[in-house]
Amino acid sequence: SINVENLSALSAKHPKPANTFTYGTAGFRMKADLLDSVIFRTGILAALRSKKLDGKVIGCMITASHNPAADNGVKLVDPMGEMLEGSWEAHATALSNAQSDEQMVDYIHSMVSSLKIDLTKPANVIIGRDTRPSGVDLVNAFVDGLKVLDAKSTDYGILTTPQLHYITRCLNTAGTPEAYGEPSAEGYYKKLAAAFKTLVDGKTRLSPLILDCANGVGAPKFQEFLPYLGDSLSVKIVNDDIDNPSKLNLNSGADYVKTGQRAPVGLKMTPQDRCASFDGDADRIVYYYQDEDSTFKLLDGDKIAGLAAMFIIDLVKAAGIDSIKVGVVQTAYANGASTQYLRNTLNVPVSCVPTGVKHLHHEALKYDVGVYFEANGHGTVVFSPSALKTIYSAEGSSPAQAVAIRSLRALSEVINQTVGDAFSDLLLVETILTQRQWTPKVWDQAYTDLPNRLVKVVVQDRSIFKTVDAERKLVEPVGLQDAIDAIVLKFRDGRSFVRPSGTEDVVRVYAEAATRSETDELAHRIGGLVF
Ligand code: 16G
Ligand code: ZN
Repeated sequence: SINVENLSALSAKHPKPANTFTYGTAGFRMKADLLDSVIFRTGILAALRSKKLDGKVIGCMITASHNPAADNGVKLVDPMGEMLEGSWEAHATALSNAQSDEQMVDYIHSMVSSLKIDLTKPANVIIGRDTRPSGVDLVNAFVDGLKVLDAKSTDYGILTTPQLHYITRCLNTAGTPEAYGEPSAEGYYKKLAAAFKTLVDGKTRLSPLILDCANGVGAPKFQEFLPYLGDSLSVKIVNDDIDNPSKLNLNSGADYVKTGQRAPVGLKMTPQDRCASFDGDADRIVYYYQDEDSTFKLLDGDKIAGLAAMFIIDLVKAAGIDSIKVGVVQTAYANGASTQYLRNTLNVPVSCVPTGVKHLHHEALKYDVGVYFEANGHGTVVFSPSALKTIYSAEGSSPAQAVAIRSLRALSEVINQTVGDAFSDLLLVETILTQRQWTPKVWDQAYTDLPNRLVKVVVQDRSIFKTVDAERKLVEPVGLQDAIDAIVLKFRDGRSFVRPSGTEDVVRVYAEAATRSETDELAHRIGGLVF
C-alpha cells in the first residue's frame, strides 16, 4: 500500500478547488490557475500507469495547444507514443475529483487491486511542455505527484507535443527490433532530416515556404531543426515571438486559419507564395495560398490526406508491391468533395470515425498503410508491421522500382507514426510537391471543396445530444434527426450533422451544400432546430 503521510504532505501543497474536472479528448484543459491539483494528481496516475506496465516509460505533455495563453493542460502518452488508453481516462477523471486525501488514497487502492498493479515495480515518466509561462509551475506540481509513488522522471523542458510522443516511443523500444530512433530532440531532427534529404535528393528545390508558427513552441523548435535540413528546404518563419506570451495563437496558427478561412496576422502573401500554419504545440498544420485574383485558398487536413494517399498509392505501384493496401480515415467534418475524390478518383477505401485522434489512429491501424487526417490539420500515416517488412525486404526488379522502394522506406521514416506531427507532415507535403514540382495551386486542383460552415450553438444541456454512425446521426433528442433530414433534402449536395463538442460547452453544427449562400442558409436552419 502507499505511504499516506507522504501523500498528504505533498497533496497539501496542491489543494483542490471546488471545480469538477474531466479528462477528455484533449486530456485536462482549462485556465492554468485551476490546474495545479489536477496536474499533481495526474502525476500520481502516470506513476501508476508506468508501474502497471512494468516500468515502461510514460510521457506527460503540458500544453493547451491552440487555446489562448492563459489556458494550459496535460495529456499522458502511452509507451508506444500513442494517447493514454481510453479506460484510464476515467481513472484520471476520478482521481482529479477526489474530495479529500482519504478519497484519493481509497481510489488509488481500488485501482491497485482491480487493475492488479504491483506498487513495488519501478515507474518512469518523461515530461515536456510548450512555451506557456504557467508550464514551469505545473511541471513541478506533476513531479510532486510522481514523488507520491517514487517514480523516476526526466524533464525534457520545452518540446513540441509530437517530439514528446516520439521520445517516449524511442525510450521504450531502444535495443529492440522496433527501435524508433535516438530519444532526444536532436535524434528526432536527425532522423527526419536524413529521410527528407533522401526523398528530395537530386530534385529541384521549391521556392521558400512561409511558415506561421502561431508564436508558439513550433517557432524555436523549427528554428533548431533548420540546420539539420541544410539546403534541402528553405523556410521563412513568421510569428515566432515566444517572449510575449499574450501573442500565443493570437490571430494566427492552424486553428485560426482553418476556422476563419483567412491568412494569419504577420504574414503577407502574394499569389506565388506557398504558406503553412502550425498550431500552438505543433501537432497540426494547414497550408494555403492566394489565387491570381487574390482569393484565399485553404489546403486543410483533407487536402493533405488526398495528396498523401495519391502519392503513396503511386509509389506502391511504382515499387511493384501493390499487395500493400492503402486506406484513408476521416471524420464527419471531412469535406464531402474530399471523400468523393478519395473513393471515386483514387479508388481507396475510406472509413469515417468519431472526432478525436485516438479514434482515427486506431482505425488507420487496420490498413497496411493508413492515412488519417482531421479536416483541422491533425493527422499522420501509419505503416503496419507487415507493410514495413515488405517495404524493407523488397528489392525491385528494375532501377525505377528500386528508386520507389527507397522512397517508401524514407517516407516511413519522415512520417511520425506515433501521432499527428506538424513538422513531419510539413516534410511529407514538401516531399510530394518537390518530387512532382507542383505549386499549391496544382495540388489544389485534385478536387474543389464544397462550401462549408461550422457554427457553435450554446444550449442549456449538451449532454442530451446523443450521436451514432460516427457522429453523423442523432438518436437523441428523439425526432431531431428527422427534422434535420427533412431540411437537408431541400439543398443541392446538402449535408449537415449536429454533435456535442468534446472540448467546449457547446453543440456544433456542420453544413455543406452546392453554393456558399445555400450552405449558410442550411447551417442557419439546422442551428435554429438545435437552439
Ligand atoms: C480535441 C482532439 C482533436 C479534435 C478536437 C475536437 C485529440 C488529441 N484532440 O482537441 O483531434 O479535433 O478535440 O473538438 O484528440 P470538439 O469536440 O470540441 O469539436
Ligand atoms: Zn495541437
